Amino acid sequence: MSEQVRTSVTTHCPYCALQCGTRLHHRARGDGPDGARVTVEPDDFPVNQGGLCQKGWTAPAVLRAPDRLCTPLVRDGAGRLAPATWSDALDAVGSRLREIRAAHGPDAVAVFGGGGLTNEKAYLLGKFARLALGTSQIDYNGRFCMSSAAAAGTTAFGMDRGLPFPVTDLADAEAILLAGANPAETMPPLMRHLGRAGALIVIDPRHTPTAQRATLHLRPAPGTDLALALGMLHIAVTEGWYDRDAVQHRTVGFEAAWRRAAAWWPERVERVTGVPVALQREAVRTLCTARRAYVLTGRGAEQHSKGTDTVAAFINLALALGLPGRPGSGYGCLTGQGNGQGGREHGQKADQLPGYRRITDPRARSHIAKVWGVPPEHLPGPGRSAVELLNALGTADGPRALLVFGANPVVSAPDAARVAQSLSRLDLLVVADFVPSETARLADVVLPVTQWAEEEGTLTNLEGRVLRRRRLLSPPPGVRSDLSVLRELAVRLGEPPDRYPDEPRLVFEELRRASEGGTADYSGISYPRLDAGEALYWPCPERPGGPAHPGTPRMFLDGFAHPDGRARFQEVDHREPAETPDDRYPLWATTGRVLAQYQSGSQTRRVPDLLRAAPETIVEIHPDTAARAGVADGDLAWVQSARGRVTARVRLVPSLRTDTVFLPFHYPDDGRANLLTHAALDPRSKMPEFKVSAVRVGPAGPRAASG
Ligand SMILES: Nc1nc2c(c(=O)[nH]1)N[C@H]1C(S)=C(S)[C@@H](COP(=O)(O)OP(=O)(O)OC[C@H]3O[C@@H](n4cnc5c(=O)[nH]c(N)nc54)[C@H](O)[C@@H]3O)O[C@H]1N2
Ligand SMILES: Nc1nc2c(c(=O)[nH]1)N[C@H]1C(S)=C(S)[C@@H](COP(=O)(O)OP(=O)(O)OC[C@H]3O[C@@H](n4cnc5c(=O)[nH]c(N)nc54)[C@H](O)[C@@H]3O)O[C@H]1N2
Ligand code: SF4
Ligand SMILES: [Mo]
Repeated sequence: MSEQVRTSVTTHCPYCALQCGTRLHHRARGDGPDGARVTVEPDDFPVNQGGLCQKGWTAPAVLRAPDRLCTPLVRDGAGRLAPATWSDALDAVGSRLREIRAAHGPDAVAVFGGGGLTNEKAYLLGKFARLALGTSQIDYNGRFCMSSAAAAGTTAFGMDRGLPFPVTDLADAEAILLAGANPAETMPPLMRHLGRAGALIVIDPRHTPTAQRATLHLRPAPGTDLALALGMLHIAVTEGWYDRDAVQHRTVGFEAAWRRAAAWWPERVERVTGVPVALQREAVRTLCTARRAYVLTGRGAEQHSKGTDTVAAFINLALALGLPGRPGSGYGCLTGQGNGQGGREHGQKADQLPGYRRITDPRARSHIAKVWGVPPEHLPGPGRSAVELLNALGTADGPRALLVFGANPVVSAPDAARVAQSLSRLDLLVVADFVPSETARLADVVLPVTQWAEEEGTLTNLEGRVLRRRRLLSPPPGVRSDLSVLRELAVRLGEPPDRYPDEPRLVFEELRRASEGGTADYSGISYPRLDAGEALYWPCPERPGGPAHPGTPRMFLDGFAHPDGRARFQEVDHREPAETPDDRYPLWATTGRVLAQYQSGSQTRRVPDLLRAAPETIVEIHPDTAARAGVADGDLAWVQSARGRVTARVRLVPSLRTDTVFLPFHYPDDGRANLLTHAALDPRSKMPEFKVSAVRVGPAGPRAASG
């Protein structure tokens, strides 16, 4: 179907933020069915050290998915998506966008991006939105992912880089506190590093494969980490185990933060979280007596309407112990999507310009305007955040057209039924994807684009290290790159073509200049340096005339990014989730991931081995809770919240809390966990509350029918 460009390349896995190093090989024609012609093997790259998870091993199957999109589709008079030529499809989109803009103004067109897009795509998408469309209405699925950690980290440290140190440092720790992450399933090769640390303390309502490998497992009720973190700070201070010297010399704001934590004595924390006092104490003692220790957070602590404050409370704990900025210690958030880090830096966020700059900052605006060759007044202001944007679609003052690049919100956004309704109110929905995702199926125009092994670019992994994605194959005929789609659309909107290079290398050169002087400064990074095998972590400023900057693998060792060099404690207190269980909906439901599926599943549900391993939505439930609900292991159950109902296969889990059920969110239709979730947002980060809703469970399978 597609042509070979090279027989082997060194590149990275297309999925998660660990970005495991891989070697791809293309075997000679005729060697097995089409799908077997590309093979992958792990590379000896530091983050994966020769390991890969099941998803990485099977990633080439998506290149040859039987229903891969290879021709543009345009909805015809009968309402069907019918094949079209590229010029017809692009002309149709261009003229509809011009009409909608003329009738309703530039903010009537919105853009939704993704944290899986390469740096080059994310950058060009932001530029396309602000210049070609002139819209402020752009945001992306990273808002669902790490925005709470980013907001808390920026306040505390003056800047946000998921891990301000390489993952290999973790192996030397004497203790690691992991709050709300399950890397044994979400980033399996990371366990190599975590497993070498002295003690691993896991905070998770479920006894996950990660918790099974922990020294200590704390099992709070979902949505109570903030109380737990306050309580841990309480114990550290009252026992005199904290680092007075670091607090005094490297931070500000301890007193105010402590006043809140002072009210969270261990017995009160036990009442709210369910974590026994002795276990709280043991966890704090283990962490405080370690010379080298890390506090890490994942989505379990972050995806809440108080996610930012929760992360702030864990950062407060880390600061009190003097961890951030101490060699061999620190705080970090485990970024999720392949380019979850780079995706949040180059301007596809509603409030942001490239270089991790604020769109409201006059200096940032004039710098970017200069790089783009326009007056600063030309740049729109901040737009709506992801959930606010989705809710506004098709309303009186909301956008009437939406372009989606790299997301599948019909499955992945909270309160998914409402999202589908919002999309149906649009005058125009355009989706660029390589498979017919659930969102693409609702589109008026679908544009088929290239995949990882067919394109060049860069991504920035969870450590802030910039990596090269390399091309093994040319794409199938009929498929174009996201960059060329953006360029073609821009031209149809009256823009000069040379403003939108479709060559990744050229986009990166412009991105370097745009990022120069910003928080995420890439100006010293180049394709030749990366191709020479240099390990480059941002910030990496250009030094004209001087020796090349080596990049910054470890941040904050000489001080934090605030003008006074000190980190900020944040004054935060516990509060309840937007919704709590009651008589009608007596259980907590929490959501997350299983090993064999990725995100909305639009890629991994097309990989036969993965679909066999994890074919359908399950609901994990304690046997006693299941008995009360009238469901048994393997039955089909319904799970109902105030927003919707999901059908799921029952999996009895004796180690689970009796008040909690868990569902993965990777499946379509009535298996969508997001039919249950609440779109309540964190006021600081606009992160939705994926991790808590109130539900009830009942039988939906044969037993229901017979009973
Ligand atoms: N297999 C697989 N791997 C992935 C992905 C995938 O879809 N599939 N996605 C990638 C992406 S984008 C991301 S963001 C990462 C996410 O990686 P993780 O953060 O590890 O993933 P989750 O499963 O969302 O959540 C982690 C844990 O939080 C727990 N949890 C739920 N509620 C709470 C709570 O209130 N408090 C605490 N402390 N814990 C809670 C859940 O039980 C779960 O075990 O994974 C990346 N890797
Ligand atoms: N209930 C619940 N919901 C959640 C979460 C949860 O824990 N619980 N987690 C949230 C998190 S952390 C995340 S990150 C989101 C992710 O959720 P989604 O945004 O749905 O993520 P994906 O499934 O990765 O969707 C990416 C889509 O873009 C396509 N794609 C991939 N690469 C490219 C590209 O380069 N160009 C183009 N044009 N398309 C591409 C893929 O085929 C896929 O259809 O889900 C969130 N939703
Ligand atoms: S851990 Fe992440 S990057 Fe590594 S193989 Fe698995 S999905 Fe790919
Ligand atoms: Mo994510």
